[in-house]
Amino acid sequence: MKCVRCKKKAKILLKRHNAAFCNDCFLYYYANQVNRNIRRHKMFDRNDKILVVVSGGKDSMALWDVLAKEGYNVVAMYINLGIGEYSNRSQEVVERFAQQKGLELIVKDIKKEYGLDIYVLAKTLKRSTCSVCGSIKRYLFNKVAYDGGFSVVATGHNLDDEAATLLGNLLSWEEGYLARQSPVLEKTHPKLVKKVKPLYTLTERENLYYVLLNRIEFLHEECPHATGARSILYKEVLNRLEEESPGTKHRFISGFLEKGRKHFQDVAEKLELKECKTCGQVTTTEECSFCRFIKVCNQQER
Ligand code: Q46
Ligand code: ZN
Repeated sequence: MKCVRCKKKAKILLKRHNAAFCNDCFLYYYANQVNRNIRRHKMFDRNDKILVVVSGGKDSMALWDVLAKEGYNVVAMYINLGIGEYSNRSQEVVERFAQQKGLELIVKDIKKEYGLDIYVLAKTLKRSTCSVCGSIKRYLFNKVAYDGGFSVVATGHNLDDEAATLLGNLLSWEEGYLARQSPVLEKTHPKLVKKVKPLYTLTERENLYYVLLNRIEFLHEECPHATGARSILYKEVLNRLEEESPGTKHRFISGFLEKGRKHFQDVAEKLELKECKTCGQVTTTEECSFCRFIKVCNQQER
């Protein structure tokens, strides 16, 4: 097996591209893919101030590293969600990386800073831990970016994540989510910051190669609440399809973006956006869920 680019011995086979690469050429291919996604979807350029959301996992660590190396103006943000030792270990990983590479990192701790506890909230509001956690993360992504003057928020969602989310949303015909599934969510309100996913065409396996080849430390364990999540089953099903027919995940996502997504746009446009009466952030209700969460936790403490 020879590298398609330099003809030396190949180390990595990418079946869906029908291509094999040596280590150096794989890194060249990887950075190329990221830059191509950024340009193709006009995500940002070198004048933008980019907030990269990092969790300590391989995908977000790869994104942080590749954007910094490619010369983009990035600052990373880590949110400590109070998920026991998992949160503490992941915080250590991102802090070590920032220090080693001399990169800027913002750390937000929801317990220390806002008195929030996702377990208390999930129990009191009878919601799943992941749904509470997701609301908190989305709020802070936007708030920290808006307050800090960032023009864009970048997350490490990969091709496997995007294909699994799309499958889940299609199976239950979640029109609102389908309307919003895209590598770029443009600013639709002066207080909303643009959101982008530069790794949406790269697989989990490709991100893993990237961090291993660059010797980037990452947290191998998943969040304890990820186990048993529906998305894992969808990923397994998609992996099986990909094995039989390489390129399935990519065709699924790109086909949806080209041909499917436009049919759901009127659902997205109907959403009325307001400003939260307490914090001023954008919401669809009188008071945003984050402010309501703070009240719930304060009451529980009394
Ligand atoms: S939503 Fe759920 Fe994740 Fe939050 S509680 Fe863990 S698994 S971190 S992407
Ligand atoms: Zn609010």
